[in-house]
Amino acid sequence: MKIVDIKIFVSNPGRNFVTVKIETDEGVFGLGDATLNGRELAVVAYLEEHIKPCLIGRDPHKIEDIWQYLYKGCYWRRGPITMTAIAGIDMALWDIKGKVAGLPVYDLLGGKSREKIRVYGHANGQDIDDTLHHLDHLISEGYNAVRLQCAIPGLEGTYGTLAGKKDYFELQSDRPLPPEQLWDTKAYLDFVPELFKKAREKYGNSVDLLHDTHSRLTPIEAARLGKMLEPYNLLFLEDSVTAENQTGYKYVREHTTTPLAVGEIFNSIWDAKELIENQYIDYLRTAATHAGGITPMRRMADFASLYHVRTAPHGPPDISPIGHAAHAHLNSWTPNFGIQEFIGFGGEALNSVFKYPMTFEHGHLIVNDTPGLGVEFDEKAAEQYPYKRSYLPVSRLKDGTLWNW
Ligand code: GCO
Ligand code: MG
Repeated sequence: MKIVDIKIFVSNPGRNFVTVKIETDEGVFGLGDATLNGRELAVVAYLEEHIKPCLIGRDPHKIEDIWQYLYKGCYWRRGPITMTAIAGIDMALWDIKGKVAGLPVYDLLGGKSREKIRVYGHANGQDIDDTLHHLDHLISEGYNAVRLQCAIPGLEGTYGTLAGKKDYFELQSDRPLPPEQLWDTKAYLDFVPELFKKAREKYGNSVDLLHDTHSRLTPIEAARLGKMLEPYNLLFLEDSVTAENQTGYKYVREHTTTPLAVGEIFNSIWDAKELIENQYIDYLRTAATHAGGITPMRRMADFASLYHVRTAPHGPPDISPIGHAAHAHLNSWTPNFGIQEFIGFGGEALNSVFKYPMTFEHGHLIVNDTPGLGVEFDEKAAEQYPYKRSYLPVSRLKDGTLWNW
């Protein structure tokens, strides 16, 4: 079998997605997700100009060799653009292998370790009542793990919320330039414990609660937050600090028993090596789409399992249904799987372009047994939703200092 063509599609059925299609001389094709929010076309150029010419004529069954070739062979290792491009190729190759074998990817990985995949949803609100109202709604839909984010009094919006926008989720369309938001660590730390206190008063321990700090604290501030949240028994506190300096997590870890999660912007195991082997974290949130695909995710899961770290792959709407399907297959296999972030199947436009191979039932995803990754992609429908340049917001402190968004 030979690779005869690689096509790259960029569509915006609600937000931008980069889809890789690898075609073979036997008519079988594979699909991969290479979406990097806000930098999509850089990945497209990498794939078109630098990867595609090297893969035409190769045997698509040699997934490992192709992965090593793209990783080691370009000399310049790692980085989000490179690893997202490699991810798109790697997923498409697993999709091909599954289709040829007549097996779903989870079976190629070693088979199912579980029948259903536990997920957590998002309740974002303008104030505590609004957030708890969203939580009610999710519980009624069957979720039993929910991430709570709430606007901070005195700030116009913060991660996960924006004043006056009810269903805000980092909306990115119609943004010629990145929007700016204010950040105030003191206001945040003074307010957040109250959100979780009220949630526990209302629901007791009947639901698992989570929270994302989006990398805005220093280690000692994060340690204090973790301590303040201990009475409310979080499933995890996510991205409390940035992790370029992995030792930062040591200081958070040493001061709190609140479980810690990090990893959505990691693009290789090297970003997490110290965090894992020192057991500074409890959950690794790395995504297949941004870390080189299924091949390295499997290795990361095995490495993490040696240190009691469980996986909790990043599941935002800026990963395409193909990336979500890759997670569903990985999560079905991963022995040390923890939980999957999941915020629904998207709107009408998205569903006209992509068909997911999984269903949602009582707070869990169930992946079907279609060979390969199981996603259908409608190229004609995708053409109706052209790419739109768009950005994530940036944060500033009140005095104008640029901060982590
Ligand atoms: C999450 C995230 C995301 C990111 C987004 C950036 O926990 O789901 O933090 O929402 O902000 O994926 O592109
Ligand atoms: Mg996050």
